[in-house]
Amino acid sequence: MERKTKTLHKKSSMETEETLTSMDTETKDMEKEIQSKVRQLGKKCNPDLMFKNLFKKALELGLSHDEIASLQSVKEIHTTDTGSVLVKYIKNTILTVILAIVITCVIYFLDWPIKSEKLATTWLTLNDLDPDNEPCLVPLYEPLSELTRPPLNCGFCRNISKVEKISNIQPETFESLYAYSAVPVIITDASKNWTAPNVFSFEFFKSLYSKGSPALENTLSECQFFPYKTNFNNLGEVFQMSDDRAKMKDGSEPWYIGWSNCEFEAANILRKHYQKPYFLPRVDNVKDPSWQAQITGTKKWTLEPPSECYFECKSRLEVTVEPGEIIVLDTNKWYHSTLNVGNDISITIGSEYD
Ligand SMILES: O=C(O)CCC(=O)C(=O)O
Repeated sequence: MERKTKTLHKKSSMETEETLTSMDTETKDMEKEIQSKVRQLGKKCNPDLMFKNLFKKALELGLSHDEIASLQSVKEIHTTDTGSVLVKYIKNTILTVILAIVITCVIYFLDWPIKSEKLATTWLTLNDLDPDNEPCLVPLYEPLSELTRPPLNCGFCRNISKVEKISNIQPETFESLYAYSAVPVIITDASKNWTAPNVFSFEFFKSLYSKGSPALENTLSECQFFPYKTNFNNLGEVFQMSDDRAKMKDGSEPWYIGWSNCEFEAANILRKHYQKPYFLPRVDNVKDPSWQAQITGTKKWTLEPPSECYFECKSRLEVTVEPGEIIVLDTNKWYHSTLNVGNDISITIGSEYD
């Protein structure tokens, strides 16, 4: 109450100096009180709330806003706070800018994670693996890969109503019409002189690989094995099946396998019985289109264009490949299924163009 009276009293100009001196002492007392209260309660309560209460109390005791603002402790809080907030703000901004620069450099120079090809190639090379022949690092669920693949240009199937069977075609003509156009075709006279139909059989292939061969155990990445819905894990298991099953005798479980030869010696033996088809152009390595020669048996192929071409292309083509014929097909563009027809075991050999 005393203080209140004196503050009001200040209005008299004669008393100004004395009042200010007295205010100085009071301000210091108040400051001490604030500091000791802050110390006492500091850890127990919310400092914000505590300060508000002290501020309210100071007003009730007669201090004006200006007087409170001129308290040394309030000035310190104010200075420290603004300063630290500003420093923090500058630090965060610098860190954000550095992080943005690092991320941009990583994406720009390594193409990662948008395109991790360089990173994966480096990693595989450092681990002594061949980047071109390694399977995907993460297996891609097929319907997902179908949804995420880029759409195809439907020009390759637009004018096709059937799969033509042709013969006696010059490599230049084959090159301009079929080699890279993805137009499927069957060449009927390309394996005329091959000895493969007389030699290739289940027993022949069984004797082709010696015990412990990587081809039998699938131990090298080049030794690819495709069991097509049959329960074999490798070629070694295939060659252990019973004679009856191997010959597909009535009542035995059907089987359907494919493999990629990975043995130099076996390749030399195989090549004695077939040659590179005469119509193929001279190319070094074309990955997508491939040829498949029907050595024995008969196979029906059903081809469908990709879904984006359903309204522009014929929705389904069917063709039967007879023994001695060769089908040329881009299996990366055409969806395809095959069915062995007739009673003979179907044996085929094929390759990409190289
Ligand atoms: O030879 C077969 O029956 C199927 C071949 C196949 O699906 C392929 O080569 O993509």
